Amino acid sequence: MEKKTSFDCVVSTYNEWDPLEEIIVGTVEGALIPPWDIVMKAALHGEALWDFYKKSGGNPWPIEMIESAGKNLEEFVHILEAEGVKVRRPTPYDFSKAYSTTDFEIESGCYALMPRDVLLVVGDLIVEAPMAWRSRYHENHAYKDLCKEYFHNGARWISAPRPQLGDDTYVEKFVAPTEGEPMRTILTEYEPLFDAADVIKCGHDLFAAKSSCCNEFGIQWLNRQLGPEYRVHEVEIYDTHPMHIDATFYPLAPGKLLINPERVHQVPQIFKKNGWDILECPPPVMPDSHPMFNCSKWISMNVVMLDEKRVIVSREEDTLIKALKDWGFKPIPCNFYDFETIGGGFHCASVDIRRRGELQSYF
Ligand code: DAV
Repeated sequence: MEKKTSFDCVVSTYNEWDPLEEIIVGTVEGALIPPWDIVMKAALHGEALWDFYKKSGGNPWPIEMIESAGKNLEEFVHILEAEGVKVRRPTPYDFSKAYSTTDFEIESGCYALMPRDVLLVVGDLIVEAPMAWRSRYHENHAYKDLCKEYFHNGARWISAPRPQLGDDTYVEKFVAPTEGEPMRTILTEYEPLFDAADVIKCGHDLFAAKSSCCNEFGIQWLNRQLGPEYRVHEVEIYDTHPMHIDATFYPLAPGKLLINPERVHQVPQIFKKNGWDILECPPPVMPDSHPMFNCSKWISMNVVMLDEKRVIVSREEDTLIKALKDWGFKPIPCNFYDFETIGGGFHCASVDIRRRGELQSYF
């Protein structure tokens, strides 16, 4: 069989580290505070946030917060462009409309802040993820123009089965575990669910972890859909409020796996057997006083690789920056704390479309 390479198609990405050529970066334009949604109590570390979302969800974020988050995002875009990466942006979309299906209703959508959650790109295939938040059901619409264009330029483009997100999808009266209790998640196995950020790529092998937006059925669906060239491995993690794999378990380069030491208690055998270096992310330095409405401080791990060495990392995270240098990387600091306040890290805020390289095995 002929080897698959990035020269075949404008959409082509097999891992997290081949030289980056094109990327979609989200936008703060039109971003709303997510409306309260049943899954949030399983996803958000800290019950204090529930009341905030119950009260303010569906409204725009305060303008100062949007402006400072937007400044961070433009700095990120600037770095990417200065390094020769083509940056694409979503189409402005009105998330403020209420909507309903036959199974649920919700007062609004959310935002196009985090394309990583919405589109999973594997080789030349774009998969619209079956997202578990009712409030994110139509978020893919902000990326339709880009997907159509990529399709016309040769990409394959599918949507996972659209989930129903009715009562059967969620565990009734779910209560998240407290630290130390066995892990459990809010999703039943009623239908396949995952966000694209629940999956991370490493050539022929992909890794996924169950979370508040990813169930076993979702992982199975993806594994079968991708076919015999790929294997989707489930990674055991420990997190009381799991959401996505990319602040937990992140193959940064061939032979280098970054892990969140609080959440990964057992590194999968396949890495150890093949002599990968296991890099324990140092604790984040973000002060407790820094407001975080969506994710935890471990978002420090949520870097973007420009290639096997150069890595974009949150400017204040100097302990991580030093560790990355010691591990042989070349960190490029970018201010990002204000984007992290309402969204996530660099990886969340983007989705790679094209990296120059070929499909191969790293094990
Ligand atoms: O706080 O670990 C990160 C979400 C990244 N997409 C967290 C959630």
